[in-house]
Amino acid sequence: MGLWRGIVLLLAFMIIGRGEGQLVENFYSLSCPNVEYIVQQAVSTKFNETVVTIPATLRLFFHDCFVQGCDASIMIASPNNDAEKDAPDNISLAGDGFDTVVKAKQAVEQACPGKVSCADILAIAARDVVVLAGGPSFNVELGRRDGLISQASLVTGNLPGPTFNLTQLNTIFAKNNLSQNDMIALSGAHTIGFSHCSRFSDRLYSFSSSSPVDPSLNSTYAQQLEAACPQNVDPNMVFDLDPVTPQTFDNVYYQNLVAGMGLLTSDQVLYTDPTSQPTIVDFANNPGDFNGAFTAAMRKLGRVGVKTGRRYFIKTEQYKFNTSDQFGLMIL
Ligand code: HEM
Ligand SMILES: *[C@@H]1O[C@H](CO)[C@@H](O)[C@H](O)[C@H]1NC(C)=O
Ligand SMILES: *[C@@H]1O[C@H](CO)[C@@H](O)[C@H](O)[C@H]1NC(C)=O
Ligand SMILES: *[C@@H]1O[C@H](CO)[C@@H](O)[C@H](O)[C@H]1NC(C)=O
Ligand SMILES: *[C@@H]1O[C@H](CO)[C@@H](O)[C@H](O)[C@H]1NC(C)=O
Ligand SMILES: *[C@@H]1O[C@H](CO)[C@@H](O)[C@H](O)[C@H]1NC(C)=O
Ligand SMILES: CC(=O)N[C@H]1CO[C@H](CO)[C@@H](O)[C@@H]1O
Repeated sequence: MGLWRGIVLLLAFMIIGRGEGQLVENFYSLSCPNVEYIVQQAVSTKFNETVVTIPATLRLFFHDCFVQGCDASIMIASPNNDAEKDAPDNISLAGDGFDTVVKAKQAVEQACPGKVSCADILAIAARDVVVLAGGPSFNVELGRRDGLISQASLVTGNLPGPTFNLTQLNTIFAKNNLSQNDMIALSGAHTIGFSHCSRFSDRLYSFSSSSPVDPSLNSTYAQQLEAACPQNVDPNMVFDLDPVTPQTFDNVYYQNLVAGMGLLTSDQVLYTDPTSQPTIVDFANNPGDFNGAFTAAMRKLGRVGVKTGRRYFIKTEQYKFNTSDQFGLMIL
């Protein structure tokens, strides 16, 4: 039985013909052929409950990939609250993103127990939420193994900050094998979701000694922001990253930047810096250029730091699934 199984797996490996370290689109074609449909249904069900699913899941994927690679280490809960998800930099990663992955994982486990990594489920879900919001679809490469390490301390310095300038953004994306063009396209994710006032209030009240308001802000927009985010506002208050079409995945984010309506410093700098301005103008005017660059960059983001290996090396049995937890998070 064991030998027969080994031969089947060896054959499967040869048929698929993928080398160690490579992600492939058809990774689960034999072990869980319906995985993408199952995840899509779970994500869609969750989206029908709350639209927050969309930005929450997309951001979760980004934060997972930038800290130790796309390995679902962000999903791991620690009894001591010192896992990746507990780092101050996780800034409000919305619980609905975690819940989306947990629900999808549960549905996949029903159909194909122990076959599919959480890292792959998160990658599929991130594509699905973009499509649900009206964005472009793309094929997701699969075959990631889940990480076994998740530490809050490993987050420090690995995520971009909202006050980053172009050089700083390029540096941190380059560390993840992503170009300036990829970085600009991925920033287009800020066409959905929101930010807490604290992440940009320096632009309204304490920009510089000569000008409390950031001069790159559209003045009408600055007034709207001041009204929504007065000084000492409730720390839970938020503002849409794309106030024009906040729930649609489109290129309006770039049109906003041209109009001085980027919410974060790291958004607006993409237009104010002459090095990146031409790309912003292009994406603002040509949705096809943005869609092409975004889907290519998402596939590249999905390769960051991945741990791969033959399918029977996926060590899902090393995780316990804690469904009584608030988010049903995995624990080691
Ligand atoms: C370029 C550097 C980036 C910086 C500095 C940045 C920073 C931020 C900040 C500060 C927030 C607001 C968080 C809050 O207050 O709750 C945010 C939200 C968000 N970010 Fe980014 N981000 C960047 C790139 C990305 C990328 C590459 C993606 C995904 C591909 C992404 C997806 C999102 C989404 C979807 C939200 C909304 C979250 C929600 O509504 O729950 N961001 N980002
Ligand atoms: C979500 O809602 C839409 C519109 O009501 C419906 O067509 C779709 O089947 C629902 N999706 C799921 C997975 O229940
Ligand atoms: C970007 O920020 C870094 C760190 O604060 C600084 O050293 C650098 O001069 C800045 N670059 C530009 C172009 O403003
Ligand atoms: C400021 O934003 C408004 C739309 O809210 C736009 O009509 C106007 O052109 C913008 N101003 C500048 C200087 O871009
Ligand atoms: C970047 O690409 C190189 C060459 O393919 C690879 O060795 C390295 O691990 C990649 N880095 C990340 C963070 O994915
Ligand atoms: C599961 O989560 C609950 C709630 O957070 C916690 O009380 C319980 O100890 C966890 N179970 C395991 C096996 O860690
Ligand atoms: C979802 C999540 O884990 N959020 C945590 C992010 O970090 C802050 C502070 O470090 C925690 O209070 C949150 O619970």
